[in-house]
This record gives sequence, structure tokens and C-alpha cells, in this order.
Amino acid sequence: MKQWVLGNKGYNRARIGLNGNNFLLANGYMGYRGTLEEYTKIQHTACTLTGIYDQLKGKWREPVNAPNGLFVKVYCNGKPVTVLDSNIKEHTQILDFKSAVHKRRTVLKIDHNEIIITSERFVSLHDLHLMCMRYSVSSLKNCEITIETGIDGDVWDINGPHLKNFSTRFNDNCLVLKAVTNEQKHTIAVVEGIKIKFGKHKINKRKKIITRLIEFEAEAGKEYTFSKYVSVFTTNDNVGDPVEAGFASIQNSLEQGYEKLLENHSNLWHKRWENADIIIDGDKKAQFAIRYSIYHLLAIAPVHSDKISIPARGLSSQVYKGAIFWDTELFMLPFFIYNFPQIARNLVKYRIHSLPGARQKAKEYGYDGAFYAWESQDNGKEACTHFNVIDVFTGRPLRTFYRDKQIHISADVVYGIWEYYKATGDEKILLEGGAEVILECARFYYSFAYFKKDKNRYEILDVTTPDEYHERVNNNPYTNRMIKYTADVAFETLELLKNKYNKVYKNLISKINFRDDIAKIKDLQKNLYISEPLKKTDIIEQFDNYLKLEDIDLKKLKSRIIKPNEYLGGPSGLATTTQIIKQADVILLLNQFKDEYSNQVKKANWEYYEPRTEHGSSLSTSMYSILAAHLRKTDWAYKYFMKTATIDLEGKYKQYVGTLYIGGTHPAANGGTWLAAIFGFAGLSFKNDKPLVNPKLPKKWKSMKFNTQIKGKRYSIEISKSKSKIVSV
Ligand code: IFM
Repeated sequence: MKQWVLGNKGYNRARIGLNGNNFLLANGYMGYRGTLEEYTKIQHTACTLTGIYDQLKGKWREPVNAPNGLFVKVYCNGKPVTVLDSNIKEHTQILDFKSAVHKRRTVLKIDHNEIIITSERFVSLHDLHLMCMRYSVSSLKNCEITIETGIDGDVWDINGPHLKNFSTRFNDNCLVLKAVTNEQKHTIAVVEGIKIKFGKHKINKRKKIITRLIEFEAEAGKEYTFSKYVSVFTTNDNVGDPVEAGFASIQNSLEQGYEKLLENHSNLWHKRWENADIIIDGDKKAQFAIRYSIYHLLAIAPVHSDKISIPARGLSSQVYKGAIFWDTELFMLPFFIYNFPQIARNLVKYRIHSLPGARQKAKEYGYDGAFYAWESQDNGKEACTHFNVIDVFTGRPLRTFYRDKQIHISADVVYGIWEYYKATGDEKILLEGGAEVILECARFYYSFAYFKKDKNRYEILDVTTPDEYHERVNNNPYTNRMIKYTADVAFETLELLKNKYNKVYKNLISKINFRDDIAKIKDLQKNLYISEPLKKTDIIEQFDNYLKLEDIDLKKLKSRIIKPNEYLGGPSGLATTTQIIKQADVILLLNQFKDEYSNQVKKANWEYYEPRTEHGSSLSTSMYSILAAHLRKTDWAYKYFMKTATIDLEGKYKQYVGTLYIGGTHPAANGGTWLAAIFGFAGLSFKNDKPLVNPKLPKKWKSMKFNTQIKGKRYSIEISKSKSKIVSV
């Protein structure tokens, strides 16, 4: 059981933010931070919604946080009894991630008395609009208790306030709080119902909050328990009136009761685990961290819609504008493709829906085709600003080039579509817009590429690469190879359509006027420059003239840091003039195209870039782990695997870049954990649509067991030190 429970004993104020991330509950529709019921926006309580964004003039556009329907505060003889106001005798917070249930138990001291608070809550996977909680209070001595519980609309916002026109109502024994977003005027409605058999009840309405005050004389030792049901609906949900939908949901919940709703929810979670679990024998820490990582991926997966995807900080807050990056395609999507293809399909479809935004961006920069947003939101338009980091020295915004120059994003989108298609055989995805995206991305790259006449080759100039510390560089091998890949995929797509869906092929070519592009992209595919390993050293230069930069030790570079959180990239960052890189870049290339490079080249590059990588991004360590496993550097592979797998558990990651808060969960690392276990240690690959393994288990691992699926067939795979077994199930 312990392997499924994250638990914290004792109370530590300094961990409020971290616990909010670590104990997150989510169901793909909304994420509820792991805060305590008495917390408010000060402690970053948030119920972050997917697919609904809002922007205030001059501020960043970001997801909307719904009013907090799980608010509860206890008073004893008129005094507040909370972890923030009282002496704490005992405190435990738990996340059972097998069932996605959050629990707390707190014993608080007040006036020679002790109040015991316990709660259990879940964000339902069975009914995505519903959160349920069971809350109990007891007192060591007789006393007068008041419980205040209801909906708190004064929400935490990073770039808000996003909600206005608040209205509150008490109807049919339900509390209702309604508000409207600034930009799109979406109504957000939270309805709360309660099952309670004690106390005198009063309704307390203020501008942004509506609560019930439940007063009673508590008898010593007696436990007073109630259950609470909270629904969240918005006009984005297409349910008619969100308040009416909320009433119906709460009525239904009250009828079914907490136990039944919990059973429905946990059954669905248990079913998910039957597909997704990885069982490790011999290493409890790794086992725990893998499951915890998978929990986070599952919690934030969009099960209900193909119009949304997974933001870089999941549903843990509004950080990074709730934007979707390449993190999804490169780091998270494979987990879904091989375990939950329907969810993978939703993620892929999101990019298809975003094609108009990508076309618009290409046009804005004077290119053809589709240039996907570096930071994408509900509408696929670019959300990344030109000034994404604040200089800690001057307090002024720094001009950054993620938005303009990180062009590999379009190829990453193509990679996602193609990987999904190859593993599922779902040709429909290509007919439903996937093919159009692929062709438009190839077209974008042709218009971006620079034909260098004297060398008779195309070069890719002035780009920002996965290592973001060196901006505006030339001929990054990852970017260039991914462009070639895009062209390859475009031709495979054309071939498939031409042979199997000729009418669709013709329609598409004429719809997007692609006839003349075919020869151009062929030329790009043939003559695109991709730098080769250097003869003497086998090193692949990360970009033109990278090796001429100062070759400095990472420690030495860090000793030059003057102010905490100073940005190492950008125009004057410390890393910019050196060979220190932020994250895996050439190493990523070698993982993605591992059959094209010898082990000698891989080894030389792993050893060259490893000491020069800062791992300033949560995306980095998994890539080093996978390549290390491939090279049978198993200890290194394990070290980087554990760094990835424990990133959220340990919480030692960067919280700020410049003055920008970047805390939250790290879904790309969660996905990277899975990638490193499956493609690194198990060495999973597919041949003729059948799985194969090439295991390199860490020393401690006696065995590893997991499932996978390809083209609709499921397999159970068991690897031990001496043998491997693959069984079709
Ligand atoms: O996509 C990443 C990027 O590679 C590094 N900075 C953070 C982004 C979001 O995770």
C-alpha cells in the first residue's frame, strides 16, 4: 500500500507551495491544488480549468481558476482553528495515487482543548465536473463549534483578476457562485451541495464568497461529519445554462452519496493502472517515483476533449500561461500512444485544430505554411511574448527569441502525429487534418530554409534550439534533422494518400495549392545540410562555431553568477558566450535518430555534452538517461532517471527565472521518466508491429513488468536479469 501513497507528516509552512503541486488532484477537466481546506488565494489554492483562458490588457493570457468550492474553516468558541492560526499537535497530508484521493488529518490545540480535523476528497474521473469531499471535526472537550464552508470566489491569479460580475445565490439548499471572464465573457458557475445532519445553518453572502455557517455544541469525543459536492460548469462546456447543469449534477450526487461516487471514481483509476503500471522488483524508491510520475500524467490527461492538450505545468496552476509546448509531443505523447491511444488521439487532434493559428503565425513572420506557436493555448495562436524573461539587474524585460526562432516546434508537431499514426495505424487522423498539418509544416520549412548557392545546400539559419541559452544560431543538427524528418514524413503521407485515398489526395493538393511545393520540398529533403560528427573527435557541433565558444566548467560558470535567478541565456546571459548549454540538444538528436549514428559517436557526444549541460530545464535529464542506457552506462542512466523521476517529489527545481514564477508540476519530466524506463532500461522497440526489448536494467532492479500496445494489440512484457517474456494479452 505504501507504494501508492505520498505522505507528509508534520506541518511546514515553507512547503505550502510545494505541497500544492505534490498533492494535486486532477481529472483532465480541472486540477485542484494540494492545499488545505482553510487556505485561500494567499496559500495559492486553485482550481485550474482546461481550455478556458483569459487576458487582461497588458498582461499575459492564462487559464482561468474557478472559485474554490472546497473551502472550509472551523471556529471553536469563536476563534479560528486552522493550521495558520493555531498550534499544531499533529498533521498528516496524504495522496493515494492509486485512487487519486487526497486526505488530511490535523490535531490543533486551542484554549486547553484539541480539535481534530480530517478530510478526504477527490476530483471525480467519473463525472469530470464534480469534486467531492468528506469532512469531519471532533473536539477533546465540549465546546461551541462553527464550521464555515462554501465557495470562495476570491481566487489566486498570476495575471488576473480574470473573474468579474460575481453573483451568489442560495437555492434548493445549494450554494451558487457565478462569475464572468473578462475577455470571452464565459460564465463560470460553481454549485455546492452538502449532506449534513447537525447544527444550525446560516447563509453568509459577500461579494465574491458565499458560505454556510454551521453552529453546534460539540460533545467531547464525538465526530461530526458532513459530505460536500461541488460542481464546476462553464459556458465553454456547451451544456446550456452552467448553473442548471450544476444543480442537476449536485442533485444527482446527493442522491448517489459519497461512497458510491468514490467507488465510481476509484474504479476508473484502478482500471487505468491495469494499463499503465510499471512494476519494478528490487527498488522501492524507483518504483514509487515511476508510479508517482505516471499518476501525474494520468491526472492531467484530456479524456473529454480533443480541443485541449497538456500545458507545461499541467493543471497545477497558471504558470507558463497554461501553455502547451513541444513538451507534449516529445515527452508525454509516447506514454499515451502506447497505453491510452484514445487520449493520444485527443492530443494530436488539438494540433490539428490549432492549424489556423500556426498558419497565422507563419504569415506574421513572412513565411508560408504552418509555424506552430511556441506557447499554444486554446486557439493555437502564439502566446509567447517577445519579452519572456525579466532581467533581475534592471527589472526590465529581456528580448527573448523563443517565440520567433524556436522553429523546431512545427517538426515536433509532425513527429507527434506520425508517431501516433505509426503506432495505431489510425489513417483517419491523416484524413481528418493530420496530412494537412504535415504538408503545411513542410511548406513552412521550405520557406524558412536558406539556399546557399556556393555550397549548393539548404541551411537553417538564425534559430533558437532546444538549448535555449544560445539564441539565433545557425545549423543546429536537431532542428535541421527534424526538418528533414518533416520532409520525409510529408512524402510518406503524400504516397499513402495518393495510393489509398486518391480523391482525398487530389482535394487536399488543390485545397492548399500544394502542387508546386512538392518539387521544392523534395529539393529541401535532398539538399538540406545536417552537420556530421567531426572526423577527429566524433563531436557533433551543436551549431556553427559552437566549439569556438569559451569552454568553461559548469561550476566556474556558476561562480560568476551575481544575483539569484539571473537568466543565463538571452543577449547577455552568462552561458551565452560559453559552451554551457541549458538542456539536452545533440543528445536529443542522438536519441531520436539513434539508428543513424554509431555507438562511438553517441558515446563521444554523451561524454562531451554531459559536463557542459546545466539541466536548467526539466526536459533534459531523461534524454541523458535514455542515451546512457543505450550505451550501457547504466549507473549514469539510473542517476539521470532518478533525477527526472523525483523532480516533483524533491522540489529542488527552479522556482524563478528572473522575476518570473515557474513553479508547478513537471509533466515533461513525468513523461521523461516513463520514456527512460521503457525506451531506456527496457530498450523497447517495435518491428513489424511487434514489441521487442533490449534490456539494460539498473543493478538494483531484479525485474520490470509493464504493458504496451501497438496497432490495437496489447502485450504484457516481463524482464528479469536472465530472461524477457513478451505475451500478447
Ligand atoms: O519547452 C520547455 C523548454 O524546452 C525549456 N523551457 C521550459 C519549456 C516548458 O517546459
